[in-house]
Amino acid sequence: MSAPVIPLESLRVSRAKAAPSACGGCGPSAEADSLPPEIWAKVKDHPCYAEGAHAFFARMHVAVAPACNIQCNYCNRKYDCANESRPGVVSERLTPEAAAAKVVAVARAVPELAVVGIAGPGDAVYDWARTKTTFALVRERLPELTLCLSSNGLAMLEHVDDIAELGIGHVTLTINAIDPAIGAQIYPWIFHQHRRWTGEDAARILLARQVAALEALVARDILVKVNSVLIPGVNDQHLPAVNAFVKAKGAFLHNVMPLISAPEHGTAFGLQGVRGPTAQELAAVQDACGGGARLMRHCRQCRADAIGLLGADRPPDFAGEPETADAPFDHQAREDYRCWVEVERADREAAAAEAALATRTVAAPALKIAVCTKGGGRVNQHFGQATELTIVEVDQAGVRRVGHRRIDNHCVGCTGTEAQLDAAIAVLTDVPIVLCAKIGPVPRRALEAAGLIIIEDDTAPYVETAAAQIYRDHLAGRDAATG
Ligand code: CLF
Ligand code: SF4
Repeated sequence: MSAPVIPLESLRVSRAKAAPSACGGCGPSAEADSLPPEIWAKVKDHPCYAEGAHAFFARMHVAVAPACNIQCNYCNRKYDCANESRPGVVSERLTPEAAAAKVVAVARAVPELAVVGIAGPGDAVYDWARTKTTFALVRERLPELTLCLSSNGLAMLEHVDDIAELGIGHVTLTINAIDPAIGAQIYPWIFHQHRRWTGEDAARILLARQVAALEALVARDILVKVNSVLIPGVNDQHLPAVNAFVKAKGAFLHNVMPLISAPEHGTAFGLQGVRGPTAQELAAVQDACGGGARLMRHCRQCRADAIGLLGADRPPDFAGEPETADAPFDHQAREDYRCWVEVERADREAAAAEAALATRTVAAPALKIAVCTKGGGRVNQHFGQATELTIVEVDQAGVRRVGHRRIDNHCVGCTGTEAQLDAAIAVLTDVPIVLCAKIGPVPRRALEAAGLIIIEDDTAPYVETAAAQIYRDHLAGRDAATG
């Protein structure tokens, strides 16, 4: 374990239950304050475009467009589009009509549903007829839902007017390189104007088309998120330049996502032994991108048929034909949920504002905390039930969410296996504290033996509140220790 940034012993001295009082300057209101009101209105309920929204609002993907016009070295066509989705996953393929019926069925059961996206399995824009029909049907049935589209961008330019007319306000383009020599290492070929292109010619054409699409979308006030797959040894050093470039072209958000690579995925990179980055390497590249386009750090690399809150998918609940597709739709539950979210957000913002003042007076180095949360922006999950940990950083500037780390769900009587716990410990080498609602004795012992500090809080405080309280406790403990 690397050296912690603060004397950890001081935290053991003063840990108290987190009181509902503290949060830094990076809570939900800080995110809203950083954007013009008209842009905040477009993103505040989008779980990917607003970090604060992902605790409250769900997205749903429908897999309707399986064809693709390029080859990425991290993709195996048997599976979903790895530009937006987790590799090695096969999603349920739907017709546009079945997809729209499923959206209605999900919206009926999931009041959190705010966004419908098409993100693979192939390129959603290359197969434009199916994508367009699907979005038109969804728009007709549930006009309040936000429509979202993800693409490699090669065939996008011809469809930007359609995209604007359909009211698709959020588009993701995957841009992995702005240097054709690097692009050629990622894309063995593209299919464009009825022929196959390879090498740097292919990368050059792809980039030119992506940039033209990006500019055309921005000109129509469509918010563009750029995804970049971080491929160690290929584009890791290059991504800060990509970040600055896409910002200059008007991208709203940049999502640097880790390559997920394994030989069993059957991808070129997987078979060549190109590995994915560690959590720490990903964080370092994201940090190096500071100053350019806004960074998304909460991406979960969803399935192409994902349903639910980010990190809490529910596709098995909705597999197969929806039984209630033609039943009357009750909008009240969805409206009630949004009212509840407004109250909850206001409450969280009030706590954040109150705590920001207190945090600013703490003269201690930055502190990273791994938090177990299952939504709502609260510490409300047992360690043994967590499949991922939210990483926050606290300093005098407040509480910031800086990423998440996947861990295995090892809750079998809160025992866990040694290998699973080792994997969890490995992703926390730069994070000294775990904050959870509860933890079993076996994982507690293992994590503590690795030097981690475990803090339990079963009062479901806001993440920011609890994190800021721990930071303040650190100061109190340090002062007590030094007399
Ligand atoms: Fe889907 Fe993508 Fe729209 Fe979100 S996902 S099409 S922008 S609604 Fe989000 Fe999932 Fe990451 Fe994509 S967490 S993989 S960024
Ligand atoms: Fe695969 Fe998506 Fe790349 Fe097409 S664009 S090759 S589906 S990762």
